[in-house]
Amino acid sequence: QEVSVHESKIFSTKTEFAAPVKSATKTVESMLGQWDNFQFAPIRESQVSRAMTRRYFADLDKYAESDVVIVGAGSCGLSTAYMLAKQRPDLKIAIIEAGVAPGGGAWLGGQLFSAMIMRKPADAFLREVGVAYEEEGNYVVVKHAALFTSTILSKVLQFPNVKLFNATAVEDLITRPTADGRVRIAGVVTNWTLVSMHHDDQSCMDPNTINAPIIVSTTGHDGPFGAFSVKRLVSMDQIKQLGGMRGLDMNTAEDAIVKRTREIVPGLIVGGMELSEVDGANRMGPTFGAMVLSGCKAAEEVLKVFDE
Ligand code: AHZ
Repeated sequence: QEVSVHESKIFSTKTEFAAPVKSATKTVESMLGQWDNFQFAPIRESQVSRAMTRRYFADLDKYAESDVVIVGAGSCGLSTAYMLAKQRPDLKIAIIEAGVAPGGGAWLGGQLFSAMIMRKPADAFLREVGVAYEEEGNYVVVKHAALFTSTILSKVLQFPNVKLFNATAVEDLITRPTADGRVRIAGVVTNWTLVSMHHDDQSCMDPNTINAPIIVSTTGHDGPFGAFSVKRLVSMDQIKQLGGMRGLDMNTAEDAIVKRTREIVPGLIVGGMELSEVDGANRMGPTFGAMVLSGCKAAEEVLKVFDE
């Protein structure tokens, strides 16, 4: 191993870690005004690499068999993950998000505006996750959509039974034949999103897989990435055709999305705006109550499957 004499004094080639610097009692305040003598605890670059890769590969190993896979970490997928992880700490929940940044369309309220609107009774979910809002009668307003998204993300990521694989796309579904000649969904086929985007101009780059008895797909309405699973169900002849998202009608759309959140084919629950492509539901535009309550219902549907 290439370790310089100077470095070997600090880093043994046998033991991976330098003697730990005790800093647990240090406060940020105690550092202020002391920058001339400031020094970080020493590190070797390989420690950083190993600290990341060891954990990532352990997670890939652990979650290759998951209990639930949530596809898409938008407002609906994150709400599903929160409700499931809170109620069932025994379930292994993998979230697969194609983007580097989880959150989907919920970093802004609408157009490029900041405020996020939720129609009642979805204010109950804001109280559940601890996001402050302004009362406006039939609806409430969170001062910035990013406050909602960052709060729910921080809660979801702190559950020990949840792993988020971001920058990773679901590029197919794992299927099993059923006795009645249909299919049951038994997992997802994944790839780095950057690889998925280059299948056309590079030679075949085969994917990876995660097995799970139940998948929740919340990939949003049709677009460059959206409606992924339901589009795949059409090409697999499991649903006739996409219903096609209809024009905007807040009142009709939000009720419909929550009520219709369900298991579409065995093993695949669909929630959020992806559902509008199954049934041909209206869109609601910038009101997010249906997304979070669809997530709550999707979690309930998952639990029904486990309780069966
Ligand atoms: O990156 C996508 C986004 O973060 C991710 N996604 C899509 N396809 C994927 C794939 N693999 C992994 N194949 C994938 N991830 O899914 C997330 C979807 O988030 P979203 O915010 O688009 O959907 P949502 O249903 O949670 O929320 C919809 C919000 C909308 S759209 C709308 C309107 O158009 O009227 N109104 C609201 C409130």
